[in-house]
Amino acid sequence: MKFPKCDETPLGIYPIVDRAYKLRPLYEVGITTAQLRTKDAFSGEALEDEVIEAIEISQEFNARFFLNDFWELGIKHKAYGIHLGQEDIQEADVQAILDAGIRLGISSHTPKEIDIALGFEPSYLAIGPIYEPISKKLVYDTVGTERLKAWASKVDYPIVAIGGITIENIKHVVKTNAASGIAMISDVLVKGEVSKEKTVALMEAFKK
Ligand code: 3NM
Repeated sequence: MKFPKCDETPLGIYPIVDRAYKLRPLYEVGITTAQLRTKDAFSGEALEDEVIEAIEISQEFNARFFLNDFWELGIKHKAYGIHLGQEDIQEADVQAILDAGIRLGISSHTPKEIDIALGFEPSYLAIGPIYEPISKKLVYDTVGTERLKAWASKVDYPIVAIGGITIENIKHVVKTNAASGIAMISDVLVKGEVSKEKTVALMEAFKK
């Protein structure tokens, strides 16, 4: 299928937030890639408004904004990219996303899921959970850094590492040199709100 690339600079620290307003403070400290993952918090017009707000803020900062799940809204409002899980990818009209010229990131947790994801020739491949996820229960075993390295070495696509990554353990993930992006939900937050300080610390750790 061949989805568009995400440009040459690494995806970097890649926060995933549940509300559009949380994107602004992230971009203000220099985040260049982010995702909105609202799950069941909104529907109908409220969901669409949230998506529009997220895309507008992201355009203001020229950021690479991925919308989780809601691929039809992503196409309608011209998101930079869509992120889909293994089940969603089977149900979505992937050809419509490709035809819209929108990027596609796909989650994977096992070598088999990596093969399935690569069949779509995505813009990036997410691999997780590297460590025990903090904000989501998963049925999958943790990947760990050794397997991340091994799996990524066989893949010629940008890799996004996700799952349980924090300021304490990020250096081990960075050291693998396997990840173009390191995604997280929890560790850019303090009491549910974006912490610029924590985000900057993660960005510094990514550079090392
Ligand atoms: N996807 P935290 S792990 C949304 O492995 C998500 O596919 C994962 O949250 C995967 O940074 C995960 O709080 C949760 O651990 C990431």
